[in-house]
This record gives sequence, C-alpha cells and structure tokens, in this order.
Amino acid sequence: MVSVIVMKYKILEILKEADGFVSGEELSKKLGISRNAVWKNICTLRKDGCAIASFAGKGYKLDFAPDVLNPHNLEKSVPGRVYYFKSVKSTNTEAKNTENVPDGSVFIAESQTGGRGRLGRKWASPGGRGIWMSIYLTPEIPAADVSLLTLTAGLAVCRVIKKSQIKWPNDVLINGKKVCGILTEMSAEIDRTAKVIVGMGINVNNEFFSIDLIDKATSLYLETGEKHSREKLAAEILKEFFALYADFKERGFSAIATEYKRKCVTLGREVVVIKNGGEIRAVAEDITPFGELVVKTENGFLTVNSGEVSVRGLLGYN
Ligand code: BT5
Repeated sequence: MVSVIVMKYKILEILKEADGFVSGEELSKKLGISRNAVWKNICTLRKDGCAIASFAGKGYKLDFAPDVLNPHNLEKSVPGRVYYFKSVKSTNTEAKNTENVPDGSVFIAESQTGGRGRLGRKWASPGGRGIWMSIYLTPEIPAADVSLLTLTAGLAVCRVIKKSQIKWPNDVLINGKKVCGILTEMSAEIDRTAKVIVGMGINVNNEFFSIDLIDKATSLYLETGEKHSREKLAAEILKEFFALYADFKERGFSAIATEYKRKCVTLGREVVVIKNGGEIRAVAEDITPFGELVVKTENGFLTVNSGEVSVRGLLGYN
C-alpha cells in the first residue's frame, strides 16, 4: 500500500517538472513499473483533484495540481518517516497513539477536526490552509528540559517566516498577531523522557479567521498578500528544526539562547503573569538556561515556567 502511495507522488513530481507531455513508456521506465500501473496511478491522481491531460502517442501532461502536501518530498527533510493524513482529529494525538515510530518522524495532516492548543483550548486547522504537524522525538533528556524543545521549535519557525517574532514560550507572531502556535507533549518514565511530541500549527494560506480569532490570528497570506507553498515551508521549518535540535542535544539551550532572546518580543516589555489565579504585573527581563521567563516585579525577581503571560500591546492586552 505504501509503495502505491509513494508511486503516485513520484509520478506527480515528474509531471510537475516536465515541460509538456511525458509518455507512459518514459514514466514506466523511470519508475520501474508497468504502463498499466502508471495508468492506475494517473487515475488516482485525477481522483485527488489533479487535472491530467492524456493523448495517445503523446502521454500525460499536468494542467493543474491542487495544493496538497507530498509526504514523499517531505520525507527528504526528516530523519524519520512521514505519516500523512488527509484529515485527522489531531496530529499530536495520532503521534502519541502510534507505536513503533522511528525517532524524528513527522505526522502531518491537510486538516484537523480536533486540533488542540494548551489547556484543552481549540486550534483552528482548516483543510489545505496551514501546516498542522507533529514531530515525534525520543530525546533521552530529563523531563525538565522538554519545554526547551518548544522554544527550539519556535525558533525554527521564526527563522523561516520572515519578520516574525516569538512571544515566550510558544507563539510566533507577525505584526503582533499569532501565525503559529506550538504544543509540546510528552510521556515520561521515572528517570527519562520516553517520547516527546512537538506539535506545530502554522497559518499559511488562510484567507480569513472566525470572529473570535480575527484580532489575534493571522496567516502568511494575510500578511504578504501572496499564497505560499505549504510543502516548501514545512520542509524548510523541519530542516531548521532538526539542525537546531542537533545543536540543542549537543550543547543544551545555550546553543540557541542568544538567537532566541534576540527574536523574543516578550523581553523588555510589560507583562502580566497569571499565577495561582492571581495577576502579577512585571517587566520581562531574561530567559533562564531552563527556558523559564525571569520577570521583575515590585517585590523582586520571579521565575515563570508556564506560559500564562500576557504581553502589553500584544494579542488584546493593552
Ligand atoms: C497553541 O496553544 O498555540 C498550540 C497550538 C498547537 C497546534 C498544533 S497543530 C498540530 C498539532 N496538533 C494539535 O492538535 N495541536 C498541534 P495555546 O497557546 O493554548 O493557544 C490556543 C489559542 O490560540 C486558542 O485559544 C485561540 O485563542 C488561538 N487560536 C486557535 N486557533 C488558532 C489559529 N489557527 N491561529 C491563531 N490562533 C489560534
């Protein structure tokens, strides 16, 4: 089954790159499959929404391909496997519930019907508009360091999305609105972390948001006026993430701290920390080697390790 799926993507790639028609014979030779198998894959691609012209004696020509992710291409950017879904409840949940997953694999979906944020919040994940993906890691790091992977993921996204900034710990913003959110979850054994799922939601080609999100969410399309290839962006983000992750595993947070702090919009600003049901006004000063936020309050310094911090002037806090 897997090889059939990969084959259709391989054919699509050849047709995309071709300048005009490609004969059935050429496809069958290139891919080592029969012409009948080529034809079957062409039919599957048409069912997926591709417009492929076919003429006897000439072969096949791609006239239109919908913006769908190609897991075969994405696999080139990850050390593990790519698990692709047209629609799934949540890629984080799917990754958590799948067994025998190689380290460094990615679960990615065109749409999520139950995309999740932190604390059970909902994450809007409309079909074909964004990148909804979860990276599956078995890092063998202490549980206390797992939150640093959220910061690493945020930095990877920020490196790829021009003019974006990070709101500590897990939001990537453009012009003060959220373009990406990150949800890191783990399952741990007593002395080591068994698996970590780093979920990323990136709004790419969303043309609008529901009324409750309109003031706080944005997409690359809304910011630039241009549609972007989700596949290309996902590949770039994954490449950056795995490069940063390798540095992080070798040298810890110090490997990324300077760049993270430079891109962190929270630092130096007035914040409100929500702690034990109460609100504390403070100024964000620094980030510790464990990824916690250090804030200066009336009564001295305070270290915050969970993300319930509002930043003055951002996402509805004035
Ligand atoms: C997050 O939570 O920002 C983490 C979002 C992680 C989503 C990814 S998608 C792939 C993977 N699979 C999942 O099921 N989840 C991960 P939090 O900081 O709690 O922010 C949630 C809040 O962001 C919501 O309460 C809304 O206010 C807002 N929000 C919801 N959908 C949004 C969207 N598409 N863009 C911007 N903001 C959104």
